Amino acid sequence: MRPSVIRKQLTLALLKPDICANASLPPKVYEAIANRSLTIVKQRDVLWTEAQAGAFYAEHQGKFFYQRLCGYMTSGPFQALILSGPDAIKEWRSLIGPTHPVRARIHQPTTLRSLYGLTDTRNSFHGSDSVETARREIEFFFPTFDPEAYPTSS
Ligand code: 3AN
Repeated sequence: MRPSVIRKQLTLALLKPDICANASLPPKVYEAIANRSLTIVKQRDVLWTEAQAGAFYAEHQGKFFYQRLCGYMTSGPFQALILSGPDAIKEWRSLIGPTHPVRARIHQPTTLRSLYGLTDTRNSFHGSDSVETARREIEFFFPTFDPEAYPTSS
């Protein structure tokens, strides 16, 4: 019998500055990632300038929370991860939960934003929302990483 092929997807995850400011939290997040059958393929510490934050969040320019968001994301070091796994984009976004932590606490209390998110802006995590966005965001943080060279099945 032919072994079934598991198709893997790549996504970009951010552990934002408030998570990285508390050394006890990232290991808990890695554990949650492993429990979802997601693998950390690449990881780097990032410290952004205003210009870098502005480039990443260009789509939000002009929105009421834009300055707050860029201020938060330049307030300290954070981590960028490439995650791999079956349906990784959806898996990671369902693990982090809704954008707004209060909503997460009411509707999805076991998600990471429910457990660790502070406010609508300081919501602790990011996850790419589509295959196209994942490709662009992986390239943004890991310009030398070649997704085509990464095995997508096992
Ligand atoms: P998500 O990160 O859940 O995909 P986006 O892409 O709509 O959400 O928003 C990017 C970031 O902008 C959020 N992670 C959050 O930090 C911030 N943000 C979004 N909506 C709000 C809001 N209503 N008030 C404050 N900050 C917000």
